[in-house]
Amino acid sequence: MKFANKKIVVLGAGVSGIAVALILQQEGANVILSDTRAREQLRHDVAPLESAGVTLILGEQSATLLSAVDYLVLSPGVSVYHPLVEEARKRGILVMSEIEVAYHLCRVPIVAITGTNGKTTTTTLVGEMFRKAGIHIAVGGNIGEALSQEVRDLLPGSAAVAEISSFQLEGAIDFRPHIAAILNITPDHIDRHRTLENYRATKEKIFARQTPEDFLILNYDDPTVRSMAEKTSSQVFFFSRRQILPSGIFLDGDMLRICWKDQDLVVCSVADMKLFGAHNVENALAACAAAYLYGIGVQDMAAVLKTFAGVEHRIEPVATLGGVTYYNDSKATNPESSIKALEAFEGHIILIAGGRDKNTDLTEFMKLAAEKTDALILLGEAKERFAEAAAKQGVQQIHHAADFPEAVKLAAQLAKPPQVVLLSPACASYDMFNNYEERGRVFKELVRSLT
Ligand code: UMA
Repeated sequence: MKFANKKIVVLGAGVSGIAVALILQQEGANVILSDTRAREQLRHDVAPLESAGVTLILGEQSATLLSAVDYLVLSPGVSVYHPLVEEARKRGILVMSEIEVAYHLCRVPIVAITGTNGKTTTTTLVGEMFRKAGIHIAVGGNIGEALSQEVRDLLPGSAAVAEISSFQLEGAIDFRPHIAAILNITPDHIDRHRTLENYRATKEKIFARQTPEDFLILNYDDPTVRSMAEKTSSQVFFFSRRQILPSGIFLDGDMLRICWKDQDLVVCSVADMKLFGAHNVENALAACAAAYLYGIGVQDMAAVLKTFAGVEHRIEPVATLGGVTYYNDSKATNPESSIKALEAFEGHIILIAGGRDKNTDLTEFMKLAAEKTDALILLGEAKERFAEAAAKQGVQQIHHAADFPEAVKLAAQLAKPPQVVLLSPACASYDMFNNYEERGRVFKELVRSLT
């Protein structure tokens, strides 16, 4: 796909939009960057874009933006149900996501990881394994940096490791990772994709353009993901935490073992891993699969697994005060992710949850909360519905907090060893914060200020 001399509108002036607008302008396109926010509300500096020749149009995103336009590029936060997308398609304008632009600018193989949960940890692990093996890489995508920016200057011999969300896949056209992984699929982002079926179909776009030269890593233990093996023309490499597989990577007792063609290799044992929790064993299996398929040795995989302690905001230990450890799991923006966090502890949890409600089913989450928590502190827009669901499943101690300072103060008053305090909201953060990172940082500051 050629970008030079095209007139391109980019919707959304966040991390992705700003990066891709500048790159496209530098590639010789004539770029308009549009955002509904006023200049003073934009979270990023747009002055360098204007100096580079990008036209900034702020305010209403109406059809006048599309006059004589060739391509419409969507930031991940802009849905394909946006009225301008329909209008663009009617006019024959090619609509694509930022990762599609990244794909066309990238000259090296892409390793792309998607799934409802575990993406960031797995992507980070893969990146670390590649680095350990001495391969020059860039890591980007949903993990925080625009993929287009990260891949642009990669030279042959390097690789791109990308965390890919369903939002980014919506506008994928030719996007073809050499190695793709789908970790799991549970209901999430239904407000955006409208149905679970649409959400699943969007995730499948990660392998839609793959060929028999490419690899697709699938979770054998997730029936929805396992069944995708029938829909791809790429080579399927399964991972399983629950079963010994004839081919793929799996847990054999306590050992992470790879069987593929005539090779039979052991990476390390679960006890050797610094990460804890069953979900992290799955993330480690998927990461080793990607590293193995790229040709990385098991020694390098094991070295990373023995030292890597986890990513920020994912069951991140913050401090131990009076024998009680506080964990920041702000990245848990859906019940499934919070279930993984609850499962990682023996019990005795003082759980802080709530935020912007995604109207997800809470039955399993609250069943486990009844089993594992000694107290549940709820806050944010979701607190009433969460309280109702918790009471229904038999959670005994339910507290309400007006805001984060009150929630942390209450947790500190309640918690006594061997209890732990866990922030795992099972909700989006947008009712109180700009994003989950800010929520996690605020939580950590509040915990540290308890000392
Ligand atoms: N905007 C419009 N019109 C609209 C909607 C939004 O102009 O109709 C504007 C907003 O006013 C705002 C800008 O778009 O100024 C925000 O763009 P964005 O929401 O696409 O956010 P970015 O800053 O570009 O960050 C995006 C991802 N955000 C989302 O998917 C919501 C980041 O993932 C990603 O790290 C970043 O690109 C770099 O690739 C974050 C995320 O929350 C972590 N992802 C979701 C998740 O993990 O659950 C999918």
